[in-house]
Amino acid sequence: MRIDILTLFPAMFQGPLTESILARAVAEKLLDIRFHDLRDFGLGKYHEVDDRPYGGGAGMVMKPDVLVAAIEKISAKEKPYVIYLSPRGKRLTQITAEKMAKKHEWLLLVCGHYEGIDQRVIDGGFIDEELSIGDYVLTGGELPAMVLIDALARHIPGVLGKDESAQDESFSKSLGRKREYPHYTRPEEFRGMKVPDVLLSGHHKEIEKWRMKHLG
Ligand code: 4FL
Repeated sequence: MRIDILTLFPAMFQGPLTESILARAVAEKLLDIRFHDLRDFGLGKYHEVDDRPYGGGAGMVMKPDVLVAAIEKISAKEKPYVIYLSPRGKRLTQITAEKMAKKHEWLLLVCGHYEGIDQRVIDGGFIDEELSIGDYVLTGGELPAMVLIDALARHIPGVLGKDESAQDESFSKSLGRKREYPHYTRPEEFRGMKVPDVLLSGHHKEIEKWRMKHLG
């Protein structure tokens, strides 16, 4: 899967994408992530990317001409599916992440800042989908974009190990959403707390029953 990211802060993505499972997915070319610095598309002497809101009020609004120039440059030859991370968007779930990973080979993630982007970028058809990761306001769309990439990557064949992806699939199918049971590892007793006997029993049927009963 290819994911292009349009952001004022490409450096924010160093860390999540350079460690662990996502780093391996990138190294193995299962994930092709490309950054586009929105500042490069800024207008005027100061490369301005935002301006004051019509109607007044606090904060700044990201300029439509700058955003659309960037989106059009990235989409010049072929069209990615364009997602704007926004608290006004449709909520990301385990199901929507799974569907999105299966449906789209190329995404463009638009990360907003300040008070948001000029509505005409959305109304003009330059955004295919507005997506929220939850009902809270952050300082920008970068962290939501990273959450989305992580949730999507788990559904790209080869990113997870065999056992992990099979388990993931059965969860999503049977329960309609990702749920987890409690996990334990050694030692058998920690600060007076014991691992539930059934997990030490080797009875796979009973272990499965216990886990299903204790899903979060
Ligand atoms: C985006 C919050 C997606 C939740 C500020 C700018 C946001 C967000 N989901 N907050 N973008």
